[in-house]
Amino acid sequence: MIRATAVLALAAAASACTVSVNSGNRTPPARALTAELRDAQGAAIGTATLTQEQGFVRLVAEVRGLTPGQHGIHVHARGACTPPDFASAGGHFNPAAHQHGMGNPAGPHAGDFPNLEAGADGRARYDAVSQHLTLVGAGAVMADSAAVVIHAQRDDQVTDPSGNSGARIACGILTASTGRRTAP
Ligand SMILES: [Cu+2]
Ligand SMILES: [Zn+2]
Repeated sequence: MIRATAVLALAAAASACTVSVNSGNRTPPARALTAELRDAQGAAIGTATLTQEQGFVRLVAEVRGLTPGQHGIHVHARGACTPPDFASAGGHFNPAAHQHGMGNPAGPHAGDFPNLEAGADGRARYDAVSQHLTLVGAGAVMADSAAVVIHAQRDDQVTDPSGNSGARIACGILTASTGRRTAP
Protein backbone atom coordinates (compact mmCIF):
# COMPACT_ATOMS: atom_id res chain seq x y z
CA MET A 1 0.00 0.00 0.00
CA ILE A 2 2.80 2.37 0.89
CA ARG A 3 4.71 1.38 -2.23
CA ALA A 4 1.68 2.02 -4.45
CA THR A 5 1.27 5.46 -2.92
CA ALA A 6 4.89 6.28 -3.69
CA VAL A 7 4.46 5.27 -7.33
CA LEU A 8 1.39 7.46 -7.66
CA ALA A 9 3.27 10.39 -6.16
CA LEU A 10 6.09 9.91 -8.66
CA ALA A 11 3.63 9.79 -11.55
CA ALA A 12 2.01 13.00 -10.34
CA ALA A 13 5.39 14.68 -10.09
CA ALA A 14 6.32 13.59 -13.61
CA SER A 15 3.10 14.91 -15.15
CA ALA A 16 3.43 18.19 -13.26
CA CYS A 17 6.93 18.55 -14.70
CA THR A 18 5.63 17.98 -18.25
CA VAL A 19 2.99 20.65 -17.80
CA SER A 20 5.53 23.22 -16.63
CA VAL A 21 7.74 22.58 -19.68
CA ASN A 22 4.82 23.04 -22.08
CA SER A 23 3.53 26.21 -20.44
CA GLY A 24 6.84 28.10 -20.53
CA ASN A 25 7.08 31.45 -22.26
CA ARG A 26 9.89 30.52 -24.61
CA THR A 27 9.06 29.33 -28.10
CA PRO A 28 8.59 25.55 -27.91
CA PRO A 29 10.10 23.15 -30.44
CA ALA A 30 8.06 22.76 -33.63
CA ARG A 31 5.93 19.88 -32.40
CA ALA A 32 2.63 21.16 -33.72
CA LEU A 33 1.49 22.50 -37.07
CA THR A 34 -1.81 24.23 -37.74
CA ALA A 35 -3.73 24.85 -40.94
CA GLU A 36 -6.59 27.25 -41.56
CA LEU A 37 -8.85 25.43 -43.99
CA ARG A 38 -10.42 27.40 -46.83
CA ASP A 39 -12.87 26.26 -49.45
CA ALA A 40 -12.68 26.85 -53.20
CA GLN A 41 -14.29 30.28 -52.77
CA GLY A 42 -11.68 31.29 -50.21
CA ALA A 43 -14.00 31.12 -47.19
CA ALA A 44 -12.52 29.92 -43.91
CA ILE A 45 -14.33 26.72 -42.95
CA GLY A 46 -12.26 25.36 -40.09
CA THR A 47 -8.88 24.40 -38.72
CA ALA A 48 -6.66 21.35 -38.61
CA THR A 49 -3.79 20.73 -36.21
CA LEU A 50 -1.05 18.11 -36.31
CA THR A 51 0.60 17.37 -32.99
CA GLN A 52 3.61 15.14 -32.39
CA GLU A 53 2.98 12.58 -29.64
CA GLN A 54 5.20 9.73 -28.46
CA GLY A 55 5.61 7.66 -31.63
CA PHE A 56 2.64 9.00 -33.54
CA VAL A 57 1.01 12.17 -34.82
CA ARG A 58 -2.50 13.29 -33.92
CA LEU A 59 -4.67 15.14 -36.43
CA VAL A 60 -7.48 17.18 -34.91
CA ALA A 61 -9.83 19.16 -37.13
CA GLU A 62 -12.99 21.18 -36.79
CA VAL A 63 -14.72 21.88 -40.08
CA ARG A 64 -18.08 23.35 -41.11
CA GLY A 65 -19.93 23.79 -44.37
CA LEU A 66 -19.35 20.27 -45.65
CA THR A 67 -21.82 17.98 -47.35
CA PRO A 68 -22.98 15.38 -44.80
CA GLY A 69 -21.13 12.08 -44.88
CA GLN A 70 -17.56 10.89 -45.25
CA HIS A 71 -14.72 12.85 -46.82
CA GLY A 72 -11.13 11.92 -47.53
CA ILE A 73 -8.63 13.96 -45.51
CA HIS A 74 -4.89 13.87 -46.11
CA VAL A 75 -1.63 15.67 -45.60
CA HIS A 76 -0.46 16.72 -49.08
CA ALA A 77 3.15 17.23 -50.08
CA ARG A 78 3.30 20.94 -50.92
CA GLY A 79 2.54 24.03 -48.88
CA ALA A 80 0.40 25.70 -51.52
CA CYS A 81 -3.40 26.05 -51.61
CA THR A 82 -4.43 27.80 -54.82
CA PRO A 83 -8.19 27.71 -55.40
CA PRO A 84 -10.38 26.51 -56.86
CA ASP A 85 -8.91 23.03 -57.44
CA PHE A 86 -5.99 23.08 -54.96
CA ALA A 87 -3.88 21.06 -57.40
CA SER A 88 -1.01 23.21 -56.11
CA ALA A 89 -0.88 21.09 -52.94
CA GLY A 90 0.57 18.21 -54.95
CA GLY A 91 0.08 14.54 -54.13
CA HIS A 92 -0.13 12.97 -50.71
CA PHE A 93 2.82 13.45 -48.36
CA ASN A 94 4.80 10.31 -49.13
CA PRO A 95 8.51 10.40 -48.23
CA ALA A 96 8.68 6.58 -48.09
CA ALA A 97 7.32 6.18 -51.65
CA HIS A 98 4.41 3.94 -50.66
CA GLN A 99 1.05 3.60 -52.40
CA HIS A 100 -2.19 5.13 -51.18
CA GLY A 101 -4.40 3.80 -48.45
CA MET A 102 -4.35 2.10 -45.09
CA GLY A 103 -6.03 -0.90 -46.74
CA ASN A 104 -3.41 -1.08 -49.48
CA PRO A 105 -0.74 -3.80 -48.97
CA ALA A 106 1.80 -1.41 -50.54
CA GLY A 107 0.54 1.52 -48.51
CA PRO A 108 -0.04 3.82 -46.92
CA HIS A 109 1.27 7.24 -47.75
CA ALA A 110 2.53 8.95 -44.60
CA GLY A 111 -0.10 11.61 -45.22
CA ASP A 112 -3.05 9.20 -45.26
CA PHE A 113 -5.70 9.38 -42.54
CA PRO A 114 -9.11 7.81 -41.87
CA ASN A 115 -12.13 9.55 -43.36
CA LEU A 116 -13.61 12.62 -41.79
CA GLU A 117 -17.38 12.44 -41.26
CA ALA A 118 -19.62 15.49 -41.40
CA GLY A 119 -22.99 15.42 -39.65
CA ALA A 120 -26.33 16.48 -41.08
CA ASP A 121 -25.43 20.06 -40.10
CA GLY A 122 -22.29 19.93 -42.26
CA ARG A 123 -19.98 20.04 -39.28
CA ALA A 124 -17.20 17.63 -38.45
CA ARG A 125 -15.09 17.19 -35.36
CA TYR A 126 -12.18 14.97 -36.21
CA ASP A 127 -9.52 13.33 -34.07
CA ALA A 128 -7.30 10.59 -35.47
CA VAL A 129 -3.73 9.38 -35.07
CA SER A 130 -1.12 8.03 -37.46
CA GLN A 131 2.03 6.09 -36.73
CA HIS A 132 3.17 6.69 -40.31
CA LEU A 133 3.66 10.43 -39.93
CA THR A 134 6.21 12.44 -37.95
CA LEU A 135 6.89 16.10 -37.25
CA VAL A 136 10.47 15.44 -36.13
CA GLY A 137 13.53 13.79 -37.68
CA ALA A 138 13.82 12.03 -41.04
CA GLY A 139 10.77 12.29 -43.27
CA ALA A 140 9.13 14.93 -41.07
CA VAL A 141 6.36 17.25 -42.19
CA MET A 142 7.89 20.74 -42.22
CA ALA A 143 6.10 24.03 -41.60
CA ASP A 144 4.91 25.85 -44.72
CA SER A 145 5.85 22.83 -46.87
CA ALA A 146 2.71 20.70 -46.68
CA ALA A 147 -1.06 21.15 -46.59
CA VAL A 148 -4.16 19.47 -45.19
CA VAL A 149 -6.71 18.76 -47.93
CA ILE A 150 -10.33 17.62 -47.60
CA HIS A 151 -11.99 15.88 -50.52
CA ALA A 152 -15.55 15.83 -51.86
CA GLN A 153 -15.97 12.09 -51.39
CA ARG A 154 -15.09 9.17 -49.19
CA ASP A 155 -11.57 7.75 -49.34
CA ASP A 156 -11.72 4.01 -50.06
CA GLN A 157 -8.27 3.63 -48.43
CA VAL A 158 -6.93 1.37 -51.17
CA THR A 159 -7.06 2.99 -54.63
CA ASP A 160 -3.82 4.74 -55.62
CA PRO A 161 -3.19 7.67 -55.56
CA SER A 162 -6.07 9.23 -53.61
CA GLY A 163 -8.66 6.58 -52.72
CA ASN A 164 -11.16 7.80 -55.32
CA SER A 165 -11.96 10.64 -52.96
CA GLY A 166 -12.74 13.08 -55.74
CA ALA A 167 -12.26 16.84 -55.95
CA ARG A 168 -10.28 18.80 -53.40
CA ILE A 169 -12.83 21.00 -51.63
CA ALA A 170 -10.76 22.56 -48.84
CA CYS A 171 -7.08 23.22 -48.25
CA GLY A 172 -4.89 24.74 -45.56
CA ILE A 173 -1.13 25.22 -45.43
CA LEU A 174 0.46 23.73 -42.31
CA THR A 175 2.25 26.47 -40.38
CA ALA A 176 4.24 26.50 -37.16
CA SER A 177 2.07 26.53 -34.08
CA THR A 178 2.55 27.04 -30.37
CA GLY A 179 -0.55 24.98 -29.74
CA ARG A 180 -2.41 28.09 -28.60
CA ARG A 181 -5.55 29.27 -30.35
CA THR A 182 -5.63 32.77 -31.71
CA ALA A 183 -8.75 34.81 -31.09
CA PRO A 184 -11.25 34.76 -33.97
CU1 LIG B 1 -5.98 14.40 -50.39
ZN1 LIG C 1 -2.59 8.73 -49.91
